[in-house]
Amino acid sequence: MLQLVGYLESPFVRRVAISMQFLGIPYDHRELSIFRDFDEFRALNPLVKVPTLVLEDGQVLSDSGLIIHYLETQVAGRSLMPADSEAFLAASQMVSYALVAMEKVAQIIYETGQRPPEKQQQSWIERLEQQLEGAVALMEASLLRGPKPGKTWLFAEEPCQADISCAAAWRFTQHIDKVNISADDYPAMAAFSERAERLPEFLACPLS
Ligand SMILES: N[C@@H](CCC(=O)N[C@@H](CS)C(=O)NCC(=O)O)C(=O)O
Repeated sequence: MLQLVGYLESPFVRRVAISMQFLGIPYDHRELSIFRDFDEFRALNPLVKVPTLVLEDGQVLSDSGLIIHYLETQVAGRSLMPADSEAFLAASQMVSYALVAMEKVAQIIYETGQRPPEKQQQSWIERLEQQLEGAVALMEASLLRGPKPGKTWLFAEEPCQADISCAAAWRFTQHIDKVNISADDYPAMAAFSERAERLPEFLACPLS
């Protein structure tokens, strides 16, 4: 059985877990912390990165994008990205906004959580916050333009990777109290997230 390592508090882990639900790929979930379980994690994967996927033969693979690509091409035989070229590009752009939002929240957590207050650099934190706001604003603007005509989700009748990653990124911003991203400022994103979080594939991967 494939093993997905990392807490669902990591949006990168969560987007892989939700993708596995949509792809119908069974897996064991192992909750190891990159901080609290550093030595145990290092023995498993010297990169100490989540998500880590452990294959049935014990090989390991890191990085959510590479893991999803591996699962789609080598396990499920189908992709969660739209096939149509124009939709593929638009979905890829949405995923890139979501990944940057996830990354910037994580960097804010590290900057404010790992450094003592006197060593924290306010200008750096402000830069991270601006990048985060840029990513969330781009997702909001895309959502306000609406899904493709006749589509229930962003690009199809079923959620694709863009839907999964945007919803996972938004949920992460709302989970972390060190970032100030308000649902009042991004109503389309908040409503979209609420709808996504009610899907069984999302409910199977609760944040905490
Ligand atoms: N590009 C990576 C980012 C994953 C990532 O940065 N995960 C964080 C936790 S949310 C992590 O492993 N942090 C530990 C570190 O960077 O040392 C992906 O998509 O998987």
